[in-house]
Amino acid sequence: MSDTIFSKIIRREIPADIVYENDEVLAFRDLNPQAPVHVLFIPKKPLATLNDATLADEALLGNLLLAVADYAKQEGFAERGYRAVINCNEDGGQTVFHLHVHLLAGRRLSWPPG
Ligand code: DGP
Repeated sequence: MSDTIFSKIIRREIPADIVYENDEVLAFRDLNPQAPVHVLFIPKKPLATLNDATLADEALLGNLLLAVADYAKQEGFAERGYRAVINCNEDGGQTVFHLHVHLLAGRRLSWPPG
C-alpha cells in the first residue's frame, strides 16, 4: 500500500486533532466535518480498503469498532446515537486509501445517504 496522509498522521509528521489512541487504533477529527462530531478511526496497520482486510485482521477490525463505541460512551453521546461508516472504493466515496471508520454524531442523521 502506498503512503497516505493518514500514515503521516500516525507518524506525527503532520498535525491532527487526535482524540483517542490505543495500541492498534488512532482517532482524530475529520478536516471537513459533516456533523458536530466527526472523528476518523484508523488502524495503525496500513490497510488501503476494507477489501484488503483478511481473517488475520479479525481482531484488529473488532478493535476498530470497539474503539468507536468506547469513544461514544466516553464522550456521552452513545445513548443518543451516532453513525459509524466505512466508505470503500469509488462507488463508496472513498478518497483516502487507508481504511477508516467515520464516526458521525451530534445531529439527527438522515437515511439513506446520498
Ligand atoms: P473518505 O471519503 O471516506 O475516504 O474520507 C476521507 C476523510 O478524510 C474526509 O472526510 C476528509 C478527511 N481528511 C482528508 N485529509 C485529511 C487530513 O489531512 N486531516 C484530517 N484530519 N482529515 C482529513
